[in-house]
Amino acid sequence: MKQTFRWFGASDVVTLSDIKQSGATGVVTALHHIPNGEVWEIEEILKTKKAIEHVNLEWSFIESIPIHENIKLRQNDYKQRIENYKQSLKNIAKCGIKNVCYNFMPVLDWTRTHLFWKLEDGSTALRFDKVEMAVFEAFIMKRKDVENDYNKTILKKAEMRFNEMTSEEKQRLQDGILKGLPGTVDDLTIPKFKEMIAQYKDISHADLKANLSYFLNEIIPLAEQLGIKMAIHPDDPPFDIMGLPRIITSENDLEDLVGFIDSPSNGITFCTGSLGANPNNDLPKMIEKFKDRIHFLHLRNVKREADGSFYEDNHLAGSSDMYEIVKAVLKIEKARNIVLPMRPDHGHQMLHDLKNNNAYAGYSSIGRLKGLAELRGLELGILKSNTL
Ligand code: DNO
Repeated sequence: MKQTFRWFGASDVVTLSDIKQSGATGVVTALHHIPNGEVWEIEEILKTKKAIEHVNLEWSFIESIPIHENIKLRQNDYKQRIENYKQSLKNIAKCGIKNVCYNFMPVLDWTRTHLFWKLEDGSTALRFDKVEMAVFEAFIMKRKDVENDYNKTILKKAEMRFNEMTSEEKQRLQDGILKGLPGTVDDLTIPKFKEMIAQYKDISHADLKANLSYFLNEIIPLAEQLGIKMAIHPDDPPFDIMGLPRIITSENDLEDLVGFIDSPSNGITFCTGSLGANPNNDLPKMIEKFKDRIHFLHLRNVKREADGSFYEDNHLAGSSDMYEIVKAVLKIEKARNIVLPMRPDHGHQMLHDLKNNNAYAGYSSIGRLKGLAELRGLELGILKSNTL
């Protein structure tokens, strides 16, 4: 696997030279300062590319060129937004960057209820707690029809939890959900958020899939011509939240995706954390099944709980078998004679990062470094054992 590390640009406390020391050879980043839906100009792309190459690293994957809400909704100026997207693809290709991660999650990107959840050893992890999500939806934002989406037991627990929470705790929960996680949407207020959600009122899963298919049929022929690989990121968490349809959550959804347009450019970011939160997903089997379409790997491991909650465990622990996952990846690399870019996704906040807490949630350096080191060792062990 090609070892890469995510970088959030000049404002990231984890610097390019830190990344260099992690042993990664590639960087995953985006032009985070360009508003969603605008064209990425060549000059801007080159500035970032040069900074990365200055420390002898490679810009391995763009994560992400985000998709404007009007494209997801196929409304208003969506045609112009698609033209902008195409222009961005032409521009990155001119700069020699040909790998693009994106997602098609409505309104929110990845969502957690806890950004710094304390583990027994004193480090902190990201967590999605079903009851706290219900607290937010039912009692903080007071979403209409919320009782259709949670069972009575969860709603009862949520009510009790809400009544026990201090105002700081309520604010922490709201901020964690609405203050745009790294690399995602802008910070939102509750009224703005409600307004954005309302736009999806009449959009079913099938409608959103149709809009994704439309978008892909617009851009994939161009991407193919330019030699660009598009790699969709699965929805995280892999189930509906806030009454919004989530459409890339399972093997069936990925089958639909690859069927929307048959092209090697229409590919997948195989995120073992997002897909791993759905207990029905057999990750090694899915890697084998979508072997020709997986262009990028996010490796991490979630520990699932009975009610649908999960937290992010160590990369080699958690509910998914990372040994079988990496083995499946190495098999497809061998079969396709390629090296797939991989990044250790998220990490615990630990050691010095606990004192110097300025990194983006999930993206402090030491936890990811630990994840990368473990994954690197796992890969080496599998390769040396000749079991592929
Ligand atoms: C979370 C990330 C996602 C991802 C986007 C891709 O840590 O994996 O935010 O970057 O969904 O578009």
